[in-house]
Amino acid sequence: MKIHDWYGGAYPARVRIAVAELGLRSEICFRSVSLKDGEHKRADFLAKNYSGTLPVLELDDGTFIAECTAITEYLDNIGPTRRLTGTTAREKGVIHMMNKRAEIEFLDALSVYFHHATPGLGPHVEVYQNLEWGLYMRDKAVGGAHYYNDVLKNQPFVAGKAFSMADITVVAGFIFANMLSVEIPAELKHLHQWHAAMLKRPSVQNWTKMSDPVQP
Ligand code: GTS
Repeated sequence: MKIHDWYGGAYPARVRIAVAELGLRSEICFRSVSLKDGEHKRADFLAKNYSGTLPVLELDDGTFIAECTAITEYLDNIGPTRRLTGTTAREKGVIHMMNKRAEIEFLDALSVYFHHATPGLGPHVEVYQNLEWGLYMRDKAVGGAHYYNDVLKNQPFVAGKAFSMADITVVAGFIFANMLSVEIPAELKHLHQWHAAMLKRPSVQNWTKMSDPVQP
């Protein structure tokens, strides 16, 4: 399998962390796509992912799977046990809900802030920007952080008792927030304690180091 991404992105991090958690690194090679050059908006990349975003998983039969959640779901399902996306119907339902909520309330909101209220990827990629919308979404993301602090007051992981892809999505929110210097208030103790525990996981420590030295 091949993953089209770049080594430093918050969304690529989601899939790289999943790959490490699932022990699949040796089965995957990485191909770097230049966001800054707008490579992801060119026709040959759009043929792989109509939405023009990273990461994209390419299967050996030529199938392309985009969207971090879909990629994680696929990778979690090729092994004998589900480790990131739940086993029972209840677990699956709760994990997907909390994962989507982490996108809506935190990670995607930070992405909107980046693309609308900062220079983003530069004028050749950011063809439409709305500063007010970007700033609103930054504040929404900080609101999301307060929500996750409340969630983590009562349970060890974002979707309950076990680590899941929902935790990875909130970790990616922290990665994006750090890149953008969006402060997650120090008073959100439960969230910061959970994040400190996440930072101890080898998958979360090493995601930037996964790229292949030679491009396949
Ligand atoms: N919903 C998509 C997913 O979950 O995969 C979003 C993916 C996404 O926004 N990826 C970023 C991207 O391609 C990668 S990164 O910014 O985290 O490195 N952004 C480029 C763009 O032009 O939106």
